[in-house]
Amino acid sequence: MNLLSIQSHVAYGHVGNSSAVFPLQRLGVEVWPIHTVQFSNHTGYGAWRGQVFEASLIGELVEGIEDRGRLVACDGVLSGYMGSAETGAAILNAVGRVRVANPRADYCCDPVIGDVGRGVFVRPGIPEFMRDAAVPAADIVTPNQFELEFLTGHTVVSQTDVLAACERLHAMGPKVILVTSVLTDETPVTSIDLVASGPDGRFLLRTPRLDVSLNGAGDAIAALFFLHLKRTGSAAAALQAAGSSVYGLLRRTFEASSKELLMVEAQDELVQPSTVFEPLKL
Ligand code: PXL
Repeated sequence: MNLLSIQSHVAYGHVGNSSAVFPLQRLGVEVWPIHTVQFSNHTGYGAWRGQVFEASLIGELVEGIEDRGRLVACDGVLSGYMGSAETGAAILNAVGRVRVANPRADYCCDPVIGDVGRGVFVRPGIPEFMRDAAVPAADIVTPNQFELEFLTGHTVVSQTDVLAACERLHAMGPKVILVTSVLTDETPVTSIDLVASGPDGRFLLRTPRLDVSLNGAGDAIAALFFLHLKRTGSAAAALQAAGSSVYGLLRRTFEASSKELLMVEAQDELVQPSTVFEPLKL
C-alpha cells in the first residue's frame, strides 16, 4: 500500500508527519510524506523555529511523482495540520490529481483545528476551510470532540449528541468518521472514549484515561485508523486496532513521564498492542 501523507514535520518530537509516517511504515505501508511546514518542535511548546512552506511546493512534489508515472499507485491521501488555508487548497488539489490517477484512492482528512484544553490553535481561516472545503471532499474524517462540535455546530454533552453530530458530519460527505477524545456525561471519570461510525455501524471504544498532556497522539491515531480501515473495510476493526495501539503508546509515554510520544521505544504497541480493547456496538 502506498499513502501520501501531507502534514507538518517537526525535527524534534512527534506530531504531524513525525507522528504518522513511522507507524505506517512499521505496519508495512510505503509512505510518501510531503511536509507542509518544517518546525523545530510542535507549537504546543509556545515557541518554535522553522518555516511554513509555500503552498505551491505541494503541487510541485505531486507533479514530480506524476512525472514518474507513480500517482496511479497511490492508494490514498492523509492530511493533518495545515499551515495556512492556501496549503489546504493545495492539498485538495493534490487529492483531486490522485483521484484522477486512481479513482479507488481515498482521502482521510484529520481536521486539525484545536482541542478542549487549548481552544483553536490553527491560523484564522483554517477552521472554516476545514468545514466548508476539506471535510466535504473527504471519504474519512477523524475530528476530536472539540472539532466535531465546530464542524457540525452541534454541542456534545451526551452519547446521543455524539451520534447526532456524526449524522450531520456524514451528511456533509464523509462515509467514515472517527471521533477522538470523547468525554460525555456517560463517560466514567477514569475513562476516555473513541467513537467510530461507518458502513458496518457505530461503535464505542472505552479506554482508561491517562493523566498525560501531549500533542501528536491524534495524528498517530488518524494514520492508524486510515490504514486499518483500508485493510479491513471495517470501522469497528479499525477502531479496535488504532485505539488499542495508541492507548499502548500513551501508557508507555505516561509511565516514562515523557513529554513526547515514545513512538520508537514503544513501537511494539503498533504491531501487537499490550491491551486489546473491545468495541461496543451503539
Ligand atoms: O498534533 C497536531 C499538530 C501538528 N503539527 C504541528 C503542531 C500540532 C499541534 O500542536 O504544532 C506543527
